[in-house]
Amino acid sequence: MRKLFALVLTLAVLFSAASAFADVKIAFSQIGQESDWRTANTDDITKAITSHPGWTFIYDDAQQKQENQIKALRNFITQNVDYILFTGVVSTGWDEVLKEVNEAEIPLLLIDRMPDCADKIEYEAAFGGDFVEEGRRQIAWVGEYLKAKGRGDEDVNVVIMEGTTGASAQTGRTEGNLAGLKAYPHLKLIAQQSGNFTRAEGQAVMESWLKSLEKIDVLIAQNDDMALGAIDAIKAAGKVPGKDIIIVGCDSVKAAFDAILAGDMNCTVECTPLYSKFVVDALEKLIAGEKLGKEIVHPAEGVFDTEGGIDLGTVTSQKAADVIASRVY
Ligand code: GZL
Repeated sequence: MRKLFALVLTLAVLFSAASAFADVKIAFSQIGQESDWRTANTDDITKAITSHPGWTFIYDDAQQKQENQIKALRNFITQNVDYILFTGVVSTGWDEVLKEVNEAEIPLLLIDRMPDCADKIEYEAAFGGDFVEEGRRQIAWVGEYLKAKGRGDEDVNVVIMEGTTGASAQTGRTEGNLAGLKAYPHLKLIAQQSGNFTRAEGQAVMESWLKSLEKIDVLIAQNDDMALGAIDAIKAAGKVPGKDIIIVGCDSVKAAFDAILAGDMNCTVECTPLYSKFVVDALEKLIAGEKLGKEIVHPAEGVFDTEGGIDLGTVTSQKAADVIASRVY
């Protein structure tokens, strides 16, 4: 009997000790799987959190639907998670639900795309790309490339394929695209349309442009997946991508490097999806009771093209063939 009592007591003590160190529940409301960038972003964060001792990961894929993200955030509140990671598919329509997160006193980390209501809600830190500079770089690369080829005074027709309408990555890159065009008067913008950051919609938009527009000389695609879809459409129309139409993407995913090496694409502007270092560092600090610096924007990174050596002021392009072996995503 004494042995049984001792066993029960031991188990009770062990249980209470374990519950005192119960896992930290970290929830992530992710947009979807619309692009290689998004997949790399999800994989990087998921791997880092699920392999961290003492952390439990709760993940929701919203399939690019705002209503699904709102539902997910409310579920996280019901589950009384300890921390929430959030990137919104668009920038508007989050005020109410993010205020509910604040009222539930669940610390919020904003990653990738910023909600417009950021200045009206509480959040611990924000981490995302310099989308305006990325957009400027796309245009500057075209302007400098044409100059280097002796075509700087030639009027060329430019089309801009935008990301998901209303996403901060789209609004930022469009702002940068339009600002960039001011420095290159021979680049004539003849069309702007959203391809929603997906390859399929990028192909469809390019198909319609090839039918409706007189002549396209340059495609600025606000992510590589749309550029790859456009390449499919250009080939199907019997034209030569990378030659008949200069193609500049954004993200610098592996498939873009492959397209550049194949001669189908000319340039990609990097925007890293590898957020795990920031996320783990921020969560560890918060769990330890430290405060974080609010805005942590990761600076625009590299620019990669066929030949390298194009000077964009803040960066000089690198030859894709020289770096492809070292690429992580
Ligand atoms: C950028 C990110 C964008 C990528 C796209 O930080 O929000 O969303 O450029 C992705 O590929 O779909």
